[in-house]
Amino acid sequence: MNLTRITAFTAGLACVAAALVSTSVGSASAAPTASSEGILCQPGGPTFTMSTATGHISMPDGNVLFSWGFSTDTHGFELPGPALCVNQGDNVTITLTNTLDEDTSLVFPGQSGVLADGQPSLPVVNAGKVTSLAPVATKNGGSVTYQFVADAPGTYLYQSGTDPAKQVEMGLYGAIIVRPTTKDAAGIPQLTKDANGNPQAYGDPRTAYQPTREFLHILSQVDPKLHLAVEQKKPFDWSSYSAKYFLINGRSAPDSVSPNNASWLPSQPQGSMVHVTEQVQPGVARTALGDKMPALVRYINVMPTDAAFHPHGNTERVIAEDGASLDNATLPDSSYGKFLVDVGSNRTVDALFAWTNVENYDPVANPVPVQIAPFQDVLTSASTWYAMSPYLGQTGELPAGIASMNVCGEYYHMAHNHALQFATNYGASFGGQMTLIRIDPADSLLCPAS
Ligand SMILES: [Cu+2]
Repeated sequence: MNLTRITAFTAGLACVAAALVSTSVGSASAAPTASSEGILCQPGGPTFTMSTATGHISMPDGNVLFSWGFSTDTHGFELPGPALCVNQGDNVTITLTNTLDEDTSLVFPGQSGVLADGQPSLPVVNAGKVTSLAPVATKNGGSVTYQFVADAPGTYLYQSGTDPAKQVEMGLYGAIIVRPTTKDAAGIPQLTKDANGNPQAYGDPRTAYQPTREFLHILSQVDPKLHLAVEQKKPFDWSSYSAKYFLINGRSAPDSVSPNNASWLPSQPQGSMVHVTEQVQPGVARTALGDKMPALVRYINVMPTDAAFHPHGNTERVIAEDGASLDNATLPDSSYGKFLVDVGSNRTVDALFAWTNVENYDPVANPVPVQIAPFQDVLTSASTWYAMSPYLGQTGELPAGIASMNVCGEYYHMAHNHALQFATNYGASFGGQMTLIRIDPADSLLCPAS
């Protein structure tokens, strides 16, 4: 990493922090509840009833954009579509009602034997041309029921199969999560766990993760001109297409770190801040505390371009691509560590993230071997994310009135699309596909209990 890059990232952190000061996200540091962070699964599975919907989404710069999305019986219009979490072997049923004034459909890449109204879901051909990749729910009230057996665990997406360049960009996409199962002695499928009872992303215990540390990052983009044209029912010149907003789970930074179901983002309920507790090294006195397992981050990219997503603080271990495990009991382990997690267009990647205080820095026994910048030399705007102490778990001097993000001396690292034009809001740095990784010290009783 060269100095220019470090400077840019430092400036980015200050920028994000400054923006957050002016955005009411203080409750992000409140004690998390079961659903305030992490993946938000739609209740009721494996049977889902969804309608296409239109509404508006908010961008951090104040822009409000007309958008498409889905609504369910538990939530009005939302972007992205609800995360459909099912168990391996489930017979998944999705009834889609179309409220738009053009036909639409859903495709389920990676699922086999998909039925549409009981018939194989095949592309629709009219006059020799494919007009839809799947049977449609006709405009203004039509509906179609898709069914498939979720026979392989993994991270998948669903998205429009009709005019997808437009309809996916407008918001018709979401995640499908299939959790692995193993049949018990009575032949009943049970969720697969490792020897310590931890959930697994795939069939192998090497894909196990810390319970409650399961996160989703759906990467998408928006050209406001397209959305305005669709809202006004005017033609759109695709040669002028130029995305201006880049979203994680339907939000642009710094909104990305707001909690799930934030009241100020009613149409964008899914946050994306990754939250872990440090993993304490074996033999350290605090071994009994902290996360024992890594967090699981499920990436989905619905953009027309590839993404290189960069979590600061540690490499991530890629354990699956497109729902195919790279780590299983019958093949050599082909998972790999990545500093940049490559998520190709319309592909999915599963990665494990953990953070360990490898050097065991301690202010007395093992101090950081560099001079620490004094309080007055640190940007006060950055202190929202920096406890003025380089030691995890310690809070140094803070500017007057700043406490919100320093409840227990936790660390925050950025995680962002490494093509920095995707880390912008209408050209302004930093924003876009950027979020934070929160690392709590293992031994602080002040940290939230999750
Ligand atoms: Cu970076």
